[in-house]
Amino acid sequence: MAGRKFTILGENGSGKTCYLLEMYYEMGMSVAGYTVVATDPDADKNLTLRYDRLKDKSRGKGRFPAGTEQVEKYDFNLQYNYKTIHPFQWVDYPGGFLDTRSRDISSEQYQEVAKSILESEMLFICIDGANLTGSSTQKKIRNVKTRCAKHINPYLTELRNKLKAEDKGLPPIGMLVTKYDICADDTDADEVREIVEEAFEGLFGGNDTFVAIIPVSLGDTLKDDEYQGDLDPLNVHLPILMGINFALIEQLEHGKRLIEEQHRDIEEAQRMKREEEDRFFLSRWLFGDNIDELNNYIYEERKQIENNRQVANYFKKSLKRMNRELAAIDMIYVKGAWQDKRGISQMWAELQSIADYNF
Ligand SMILES: Nc1nc2c(ncn2[C@@H]2O[C@H](COP(=O)(O)OP(=O)(O)OP(=O)(O)O)[C@@H](O)[C@H]2O)c(=O)[nH]1
Ligand SMILES: [Mg+2]
Repeated sequence: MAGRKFTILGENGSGKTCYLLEMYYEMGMSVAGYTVVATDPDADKNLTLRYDRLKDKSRGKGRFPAGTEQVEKYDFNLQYNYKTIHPFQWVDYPGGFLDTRSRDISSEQYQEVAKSILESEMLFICIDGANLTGSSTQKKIRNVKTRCAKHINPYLTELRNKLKAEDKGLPPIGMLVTKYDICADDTDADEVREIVEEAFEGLFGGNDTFVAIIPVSLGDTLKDDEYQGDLDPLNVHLPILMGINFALIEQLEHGKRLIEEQHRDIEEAQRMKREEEDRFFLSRWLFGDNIDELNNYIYEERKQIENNRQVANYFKKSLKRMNRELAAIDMIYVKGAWQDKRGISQMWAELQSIADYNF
């Protein structure tokens, strides 16, 4: 199973930490039955205090978190109806770590980023909306290329090569157009698409990638009066829900394999038991213990299957509940190809078909 990590990448100041704070707040209130809670009460307190500051309009620019200086990892529990179903780690980097100018493959920083990317169930890449202002598409493409894609593409290429060696494809990728409030008037969905395709060319060439583009923002009027505007988040829950969706699908597939394996083990034990029973007729006192052991084994395995089935059915229910929310994501590439509305719903149906499996 993948490393249960979500890694968020993006240039300095592109809004990664603000996204985390807002996401944690939103998901703390529960969305579609899902809640995210930090496992460590101190981390919960830290995130909540920083969110309170972010909410404090009177501070103006001073409401925002300081630039991240070192890797910050947060252990979260994902809950469905307040029952933990999936622990995961959120990894927040200083944007400067990715800078190709300071790229030193032997450095600890580099190793750390590369490792975390490799272990991620889902990657989030932030494209700063500030790169998408004005009217020139070429200029926007250039901004995204030079400030963002150029630094991230080498990691993606390396990741792809490593995974290919293991016969695996890239994890799903969420491209977050952060601070969408800044560029919403200048850049519509079609243009965003063109810019992303140009800047992250390598991502779309292959046929192994799932990429969803999601505009996010802390609030439409946030920057009014020197950043004294309200928090009124746009789509902040969607990237994390999508990540959860993939995590659940993987868990269910794992559960299916496990239960099938357990059924095979029981069949094998029953076959052995029949053999023992035949022998038992011949010499009762010699083989009786083996039969008891096999009976116990079968009993325990059945209990475990029942347990796993219950968990799987709970996951199934939670996965189905997610569909309505995910329908709001309308910019998706599957296997490198752009999908229209029909393609998207077909894709979710296929991906989620595991939820129809009779566990
Ligand atoms: N208009 C607007 N500004 C935002 C939004 N989110 C973040 N910002 C601004 O972007 C700045 C940087 O945000 P951070 O979240 O600290 O960026 P980061 O990617 O974590 O930066 P590093 O930690 O330095 O890599 C903030 O101080 C805000 O001024 C948003 O949704 N809208
Ligand atoms: Mg940060």
